[in-house]
Amino acid sequence: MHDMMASIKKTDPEMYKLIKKEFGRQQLGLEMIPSENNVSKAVLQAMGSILTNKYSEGYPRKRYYGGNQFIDEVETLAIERAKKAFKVPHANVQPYSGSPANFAVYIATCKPGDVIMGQNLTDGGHLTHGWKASVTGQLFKSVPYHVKEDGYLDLDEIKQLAEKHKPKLIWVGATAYVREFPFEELGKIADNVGAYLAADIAHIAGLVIAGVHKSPVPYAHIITTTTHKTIRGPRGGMIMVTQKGLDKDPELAQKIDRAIFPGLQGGPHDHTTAAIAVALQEDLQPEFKDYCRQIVKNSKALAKSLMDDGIKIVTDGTNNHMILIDLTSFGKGKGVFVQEALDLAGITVNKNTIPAEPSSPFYPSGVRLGTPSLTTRGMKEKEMKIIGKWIADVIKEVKDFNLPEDKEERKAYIKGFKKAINKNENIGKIKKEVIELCKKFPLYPGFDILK
Ligand code: DSN
Repeated sequence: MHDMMASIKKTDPEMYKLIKKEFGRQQLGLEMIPSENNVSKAVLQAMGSILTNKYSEGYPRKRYYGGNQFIDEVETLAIERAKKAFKVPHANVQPYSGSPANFAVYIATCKPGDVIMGQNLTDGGHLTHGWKASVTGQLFKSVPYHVKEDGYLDLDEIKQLAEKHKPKLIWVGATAYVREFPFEELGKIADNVGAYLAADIAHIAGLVIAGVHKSPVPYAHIITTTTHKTIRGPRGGMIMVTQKGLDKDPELAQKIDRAIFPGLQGGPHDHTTAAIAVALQEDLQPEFKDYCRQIVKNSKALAKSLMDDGIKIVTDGTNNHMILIDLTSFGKGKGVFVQEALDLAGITVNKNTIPAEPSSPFYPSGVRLGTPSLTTRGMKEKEMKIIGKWIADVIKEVKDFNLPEDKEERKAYIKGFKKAINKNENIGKIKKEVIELCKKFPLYPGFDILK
């Protein structure tokens, strides 16, 4: 790694400078986007390895090109570790990321025009679960389901919609849901109408491996995940087929494999496959259980700190790595102001819609944040209490900025807002405190990748 950065520094100083700047941002800021994390040195090294030089269309021992004897072993190792981590009979580790993994599930189980169901995007669902702007909402007849006003999934509605529309495929999983997924109940609903149940556990996959979140394996036919969130691996994806899936369709594993290659993708990214295997090996260690338990403890401590300071949290708490702040007590569409102000303070979050969103996905009324990255850095409840107070203070600093009703006026208003907060002394003071805290929790202790 040291040599690799030394080479970039010499041959491409322009790129070296940019990587250095991003490293500084990551090192001196609090990364609180719940889908982000910091990989280990071992994962970084596997990703930066010579495995990127190889083409290997196909699957182990069934490749189109020669020279794949070691790549076969790399991919087999990743598959075996995935099967062991999730306790499933089949795993495909080739999806380039979560979206192609999900698309492969449609290819394997549906025909264009078939009815599918998924959690509505503005209720915390994912684009690829049938949102209208995604090809999955255009090629298939998407019937979205919702969360209730209290933020919990509306199981009665899901049951009614499934009985009425008889979907071929039902998704369970989300990008903004702070409670345990009712996999068992969704499994029954899918079984009653003969649908496939696909659990997209991208956010919680690490928690599932660690036993900190219930596993969907007994209830779902197919499981998809990204590998870069709580799994703490490289950017990539995986698809697993459960025994329940094989019982429903003994060909399901082959259908999934064929959907990925040759259906959707060409050669797998072997350096990524190796890094996934390295991450899964880390996830199978006892320390990973402690890490995941701490993620949830931190998330609960952070939620408490925010609520103690009068900040409203969707469902009044959390059971996982994520918190959804509801800003509507200050007005609607305030997420953008809070995201920008926190960014200035060195705290990275994302604006997000909330249940019964009164504004829009572009100008939502909430903020989503999480603890996987901070927990990787070694922060605990004590730090969460302090960070919760900083976030609450920043929210209060910007609470009086109001999104103009007139859409034309919004851009100019936000520009003026950014200018104004740049001069805000309280936010400037918090930024300094954030930097001091971050210095105590280095991203890669004793390993300065930029030296
Ligand atoms: N972009 C991911 C997230 O942040 O949750 C989902 O694809």
